[in-house]
Amino acid sequence: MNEYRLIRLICLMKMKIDKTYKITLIGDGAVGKTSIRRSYLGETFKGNYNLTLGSDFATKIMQVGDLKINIIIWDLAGQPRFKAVREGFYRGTKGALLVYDITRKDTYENIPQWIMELLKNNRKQKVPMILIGNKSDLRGSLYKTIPSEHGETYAEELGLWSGFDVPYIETSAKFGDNVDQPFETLIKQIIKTDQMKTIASYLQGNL
Ligand SMILES: Nc1nc2c(ncn2[C@@H]2O[C@H](COP(=O)(O)OP(=O)(O)OP(=O)(O)O)[C@@H](O)[C@H]2O)c(=O)[nH]1
Ligand SMILES: [Mg+2]
Repeated sequence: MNEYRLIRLICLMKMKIDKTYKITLIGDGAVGKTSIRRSYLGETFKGNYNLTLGSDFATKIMQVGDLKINIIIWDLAGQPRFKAVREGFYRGTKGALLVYDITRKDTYENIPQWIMELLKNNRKQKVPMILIGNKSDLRGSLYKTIPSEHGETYAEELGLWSGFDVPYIETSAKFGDNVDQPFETLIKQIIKTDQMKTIASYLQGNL
């Protein structure tokens, strides 16, 4: 873990934060998870592929209404060889960004496996999710791309299965298109879910 980022995380924890939520970025290797995270945090796009080794994380403070939210974004390595390492990072995840590459059909077809891995390692907790089709800048290029409707239909199915509203969002980490939207939508859903749990707990007399 990068020392600077660790110090920053400790400083953030000491700031007056209303809530801290852990979210995870998951999906096959090279779909663009790290690029999306970097783009969201205003970092420059890297055209070369530097695979994530195991996991990486970043933090961001977000103002949502009156609430100051600290989000910890866990960016997990997508390559199969990191499966065992990755499995230790799911616990406590409050929401997931499921990423596939619209130019690689296999990455779309593998999304259910990612959801299974998340459930298995997060006490079978279903959490709010966003389905992301990344590399939208490659639409209309020489690459054969997965139509948006496939993503939309699958997101609807995930919504029915999970009980959460699961939007489908197309992004281009390369050009920064739509990269804020998945994070903001996910955090709002997590806050809502958290508030509903608190109310339910109150009504059951647990508070
Ligand atoms: N054209 C285009 N290329 C992208 C985009 N996002 C990422 N890439 C490229 O795709 C490759 C993989 O990007 P990464 O962000 O490292 O992918 P990853 O999902 O984090 O991969 P792992 O860490 O191995 O799981 C890199 O060469 C990026 O430059 C995008 O929106 N458009
Ligand atoms: Mg990565």
